[in-house]
Amino acid sequence: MSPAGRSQSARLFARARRILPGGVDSPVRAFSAVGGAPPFIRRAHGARIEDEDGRSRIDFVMSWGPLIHGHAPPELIRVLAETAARGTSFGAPTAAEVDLGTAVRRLMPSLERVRFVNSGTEATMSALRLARAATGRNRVVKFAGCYHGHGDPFLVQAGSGATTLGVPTSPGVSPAVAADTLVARYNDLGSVERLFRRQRDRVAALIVEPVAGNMGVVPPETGFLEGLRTLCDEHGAILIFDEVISGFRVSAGGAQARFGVRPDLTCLGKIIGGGLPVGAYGGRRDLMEQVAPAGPVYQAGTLSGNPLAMAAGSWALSNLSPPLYARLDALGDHLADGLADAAREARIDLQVNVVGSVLTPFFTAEPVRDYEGATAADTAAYARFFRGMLARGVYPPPSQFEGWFLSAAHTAGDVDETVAAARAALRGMRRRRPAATR
Ligand code: KE4
Repeated sequence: MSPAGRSQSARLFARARRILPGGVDSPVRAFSAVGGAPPFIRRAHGARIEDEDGRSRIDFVMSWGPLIHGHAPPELIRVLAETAARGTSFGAPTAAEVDLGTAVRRLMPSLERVRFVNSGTEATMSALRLARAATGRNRVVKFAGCYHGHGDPFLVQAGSGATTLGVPTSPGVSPAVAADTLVARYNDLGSVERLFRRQRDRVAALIVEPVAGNMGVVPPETGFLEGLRTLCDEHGAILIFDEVISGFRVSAGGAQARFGVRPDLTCLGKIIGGGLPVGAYGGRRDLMEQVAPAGPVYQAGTLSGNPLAMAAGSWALSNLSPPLYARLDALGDHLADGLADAAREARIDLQVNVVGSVLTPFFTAEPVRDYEGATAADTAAYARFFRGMLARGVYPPPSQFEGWFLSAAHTAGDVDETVAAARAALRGMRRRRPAATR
């Protein structure tokens, strides 16, 4: 604690707000949905994150998903040091891009060709541009509560920080752009069918998070993804899976492998960069061969495919294995069950949605299967729970509408410690009707 009695994080946050809008470089980090000043992070290792005041906590943000192997794995740090010593960026082709692209196709065969970019936002923006060029159509169908980065076409009823901050449709998105974005309801094929019927042949693409993560975690119901595939085929629209979260998370082949539905294009990010800035889009060869310089659809990037990010991504993918997913899935179930049990004991309404090693506890009595259900959750209760966990050595996502991520570095002991903290935090909250289910 500094002499003035304020924490280092509080002092840094005050300084940060004098140069960075809201004191952060991405909105959800500002804790506006949960209150208080965000801890400024000094270092992290394994499953733990340490702030500038020396507080160490079990981390379930994990950089919002990329760190499936945990913070700073020693082997990855060694690979990065060796790579950096040979140069950090060339703006020229390297073998590392070919190696990572080949690894991606091996894990996700639907990506017959792949292009690396620097973020998930770039990936989805580029995939939509390609779909519009390939079909000669302009309209895109997305789902309320899904988030596909901050590209204009997607900031319409968007999830993640847009919903967290209460601005799901952002100012600055021109009405002309928003007019080409049509919004359906997740897990509701009828809502998609009605849009397609009304739009006839004007829909270029439908983009979906095959496992929604940005309204909190909402799994696809049986037949939903298959139904989207059929509807896109019937109407000549490109099916885009935004697997920025689910890719290499819900299985080594992502949601498309876990649920057995092949998209035309896939967007990737997070894990594919091993914690460094990487995004990618890829898919059918006949589509991707239309991307410059193979074809006319322009897309470019100074740092696309840079050696450090490629090395980190290759290391991350090469260390994925069936035993790792078995352990991660078991940890996910262990934590989900523990949170649900703790809420039942405290007689607080809680629904826990979990897919593999990503989950969300929703403070509501009703099952959460879409954006309406997610936004009906008690966000004030989540904020109280969040503060209780933060005070007890656990660092969950500072928003009801995000996923809790586990990693190879989390142990059953970490989960037990987290459930114990949850039990105490929930006990301290107002008593509610019993109905914790998952
Ligand atoms: P980035 O541009 O942030 O790399 O990726 C955008 C994106 C695209 N698609 C999906 C499904 C995503 O979840 C994201 C980004 N996810 C958020 C967290 N849910 C990033 C965190 C943040 O914005 O600070």
